[in-house]
Amino acid sequence: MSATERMGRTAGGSEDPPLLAAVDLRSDTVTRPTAAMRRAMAEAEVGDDVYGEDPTVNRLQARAAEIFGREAALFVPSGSMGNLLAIKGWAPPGTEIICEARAHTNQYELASMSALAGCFPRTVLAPDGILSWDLVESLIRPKNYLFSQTGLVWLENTHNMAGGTVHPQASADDICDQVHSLGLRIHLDGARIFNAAVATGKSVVELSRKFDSVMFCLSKGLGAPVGSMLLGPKEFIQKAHVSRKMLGGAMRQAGVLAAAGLIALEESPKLLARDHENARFLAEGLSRTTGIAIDPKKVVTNIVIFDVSGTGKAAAEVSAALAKRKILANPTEKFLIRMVTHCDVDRAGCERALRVVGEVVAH
Ligand code: TLP
Repeated sequence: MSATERMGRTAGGSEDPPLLAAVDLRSDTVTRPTAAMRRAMAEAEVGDDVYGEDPTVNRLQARAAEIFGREAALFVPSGSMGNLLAIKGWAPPGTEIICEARAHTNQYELASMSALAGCFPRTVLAPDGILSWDLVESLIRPKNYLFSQTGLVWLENTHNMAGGTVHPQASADDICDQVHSLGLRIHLDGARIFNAAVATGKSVVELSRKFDSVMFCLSKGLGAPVGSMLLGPKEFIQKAHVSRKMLGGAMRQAGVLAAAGLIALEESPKLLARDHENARFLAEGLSRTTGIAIDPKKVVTNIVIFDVSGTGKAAAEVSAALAKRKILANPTEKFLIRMVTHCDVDRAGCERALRVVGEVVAH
């Protein structure tokens, strides 16, 4: 079954002929488990993970900790929960989380940091989503009894809503050092850290070493059906373990999911370069399309965000017209549309997407 046919199994309705499968560029979360993952899931050795007795979950946690050079790791149902556990682990209620304005934790986690951890976002808009120490420092409150205090500093790499941008490592390291010199902690939302690793040629250890904790997702570009990992010192992970249970995120025979996660972790990173090439191909094609603005040089991973204001149509309108033609891509702002490449989209799918975008904006 081809990648495009696989997409057709779940993609939304449309007016096009029924045999033409959709090209689903809404997110890399839409990937389906490979045959090897499904086999591993069927054969997984399992136990009750609440008793710590699921051997496959234990193996995944040990392997993730080893790959990232960390003391401990915790398998969590989602990236959002991993991020929330990090906030609960580091930042006392009443403190602030310093992050870029478009960070996932600020915009797409239903204010869980406030609703469930008692924290408050303190944000700044940074060019391409890339924070600098100057920007972070300007948000750190003086120590007194008027201001809520900084509970945690936060970086997202790659930065999703800035278009999959990669944080320059020297700057990330500098921010970590400065944060630590003030006695503060810093968390890395590395949902797509393997994409950053492929784009930079650096290991995930190099990219994340100076952060106090890291979250990364198995269920995005790595293609696992469910799950993310939280990594950090033993004591922090023990605390996260308790919070995960409190939030209802403890799972029982989760080895069925961890088995797919192990394959994602070992096998998928080497496939991401192809997604990056497809994203650049899309970006270049889009940059040649009348009415669309994007700088293809800025597309270095698997996320393509382009501006449709020059077409005279809003993003929602363009997105709806594309969906009717079985090209699925979500608006992210009034005039911005996001396309995300992944293992279930091939070059032919990207070519078709470009063709349809051209036709839709020409009308
Ligand atoms: N991102 C999703 C949507 O929620 C927007 C997507 O389609 O890209 N951190 C980052 C940087 C993310 O992009 C996401 C998901 C998460 C955390 C949360 O992961 P999940 O969806 O597993 O809770």
